[in-house]
Amino acid sequence: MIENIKTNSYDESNIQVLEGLEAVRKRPGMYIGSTSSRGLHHLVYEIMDNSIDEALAGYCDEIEVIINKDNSITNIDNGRGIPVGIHPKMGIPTVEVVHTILHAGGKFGGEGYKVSGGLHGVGASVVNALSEYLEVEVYRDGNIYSQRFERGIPVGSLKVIGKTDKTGTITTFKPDEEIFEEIEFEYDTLVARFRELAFLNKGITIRIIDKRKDEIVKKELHYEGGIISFVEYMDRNKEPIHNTIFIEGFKDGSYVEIAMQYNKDTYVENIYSFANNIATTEGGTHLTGFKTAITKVFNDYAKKYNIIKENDKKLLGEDVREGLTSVISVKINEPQFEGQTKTKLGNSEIRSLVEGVVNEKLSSFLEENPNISKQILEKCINSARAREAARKARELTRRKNVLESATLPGKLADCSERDPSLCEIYIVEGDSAGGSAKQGRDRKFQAILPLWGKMLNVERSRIDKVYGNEKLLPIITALGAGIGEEFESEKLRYHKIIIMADADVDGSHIRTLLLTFFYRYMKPLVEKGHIYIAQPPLYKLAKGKEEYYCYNDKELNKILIQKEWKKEECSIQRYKGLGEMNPEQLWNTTMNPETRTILKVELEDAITADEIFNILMGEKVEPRKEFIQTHAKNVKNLDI
Ligand code: 0RA
Repeated sequence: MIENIKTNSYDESNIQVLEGLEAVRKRPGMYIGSTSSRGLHHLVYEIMDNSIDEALAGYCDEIEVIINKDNSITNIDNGRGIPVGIHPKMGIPTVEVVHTILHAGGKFGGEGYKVSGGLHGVGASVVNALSEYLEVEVYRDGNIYSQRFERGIPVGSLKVIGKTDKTGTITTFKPDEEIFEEIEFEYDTLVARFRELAFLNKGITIRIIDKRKDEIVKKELHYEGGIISFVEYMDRNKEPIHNTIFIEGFKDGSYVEIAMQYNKDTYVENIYSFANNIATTEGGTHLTGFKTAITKVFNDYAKKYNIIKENDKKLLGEDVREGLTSVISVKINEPQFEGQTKTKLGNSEIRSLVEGVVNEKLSSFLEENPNISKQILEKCINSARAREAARKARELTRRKNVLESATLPGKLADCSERDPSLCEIYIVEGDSAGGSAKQGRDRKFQAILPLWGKMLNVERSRIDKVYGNEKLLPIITALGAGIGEEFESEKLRYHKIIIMADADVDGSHIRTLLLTFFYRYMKPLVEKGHIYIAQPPLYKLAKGKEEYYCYNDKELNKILIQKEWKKEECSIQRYKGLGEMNPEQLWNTTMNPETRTILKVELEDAITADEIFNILMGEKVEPRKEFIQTHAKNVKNLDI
């Protein structure tokens, strides 16, 4: 290792390099979040970020990402090329500094306008440290330069390997299997992020090419409309009230742009905020500024034109956000990311910038488009009325509970443990399965709630209907944390909420309906990973006294091969439903924490989740059919 370093011209900084690389390899989670699939995909975003920065600086308009056969990634851009001159401080080429010194990213290029920065802002050196190999080619000054690294350490110095009249940077890296739990890239995950980047940076072209299978898969993402296209893409299965409104403003080197559209047929709000291309899922000053401004603008307009009368109550924030799809994107010089997951924008000056711009431009829009304004306000006022109806429904529920002196639903078989972090609740479709689960459970920490009655499609209903639904109300009361704006995680009575339904079409339907309900009305449950799906076995395989439960066909075949059993000589029982298992079997296969498998529902990407629920539950039938057809094969993947 040391010998390789010696071939380079620096010596005192090599210690810094080795120490830096070692720190990254020792605690990769600190630099890229995790070594799971999520961390793996971050490597691509980190490398690509440098190309995006180059595009934002106005020097690059095409980025191509190739997934190679060996699961290495090649990132190509047509920017200026990473500088290759000797770095004044380090005494080695800047391109080598960028790849070996921690946090060297954008600071080494001179006056470059660095607005991007990846989720963790760590750049090429971290990717390099976590790669089995990384090769960089720079097209610049008429030459093609090349350098290779292995696990972060240069193997040989930067060399000229040819002539060119082009400029740009090509980086190929292979994630290190010693570091990552798996190195299989997911095409769909990459496409979702690239699409987002293409929306957020209008005019750039991002191509993805998957070369892993015999048939090459390609996609090109380019949106002239930028975030307007983004909003229209998200609303493509809805009925808009008006053309997307676009607002933008600059101040002191900061830029904000907002696209917003109201639609007729949904009641949920879909507002996505970004700072320097990073999704700010925890919100922040830009989002607060936006929300404050739209509430004020709509109230002012309604008052001015007597749409709400002097004595009427004001429209609340939730009223003016009902049925709204919006993207807020800010690009600023020194973003401060705060919050638990560092996805909350903290820069205080951004709040007043956004608020001011929206106040001014949205009020002008309303003045200039009275017909649209009228329709939007009608929707807001309806929402205020529904909110009032919901409040009454809620009070009615509370009062009823007091009268019946039973706060918990009658069918709930509660557990005896009182510490929510140790408690689980199984939400079970069907009375017979519910009965088995009640008998089979460990009553100390497992509660059972059987479901009955007619389910509501929450995607197309308002909150007052949810309170009135016989199927959902017991869930709300059993969980004890409320719903919607009033949801309070601290009051949650069980930290594991496990949906248990049959492995057939009806079971899948109820699972989707419940997931939609949790996602729309108790989102923190999904975000914090409290929701699980039980995995009952599909088969019982037995020969003589030996028996095995198998959760899918693959497992069944694996055991048959392992045991060298022939299908004819054993008994294979296929479970059609949970009801076919006796309480003991249900405990052993599906409920015993030591032997069961449960799938955690993860919110990988809120926009994709939103899309999926809207398609599954929405009113337009065609896209739903299409979705079910294309996804029927991978029903096991429950990441939403
Ligand atoms: C700083 C300065 C210059 C280029 C870059 C950074 C740059 C970095 C990367 C990383 C991937 N692709 C990139 N493209 C460009 C250029 C400075 C100059 O030419 O004067």
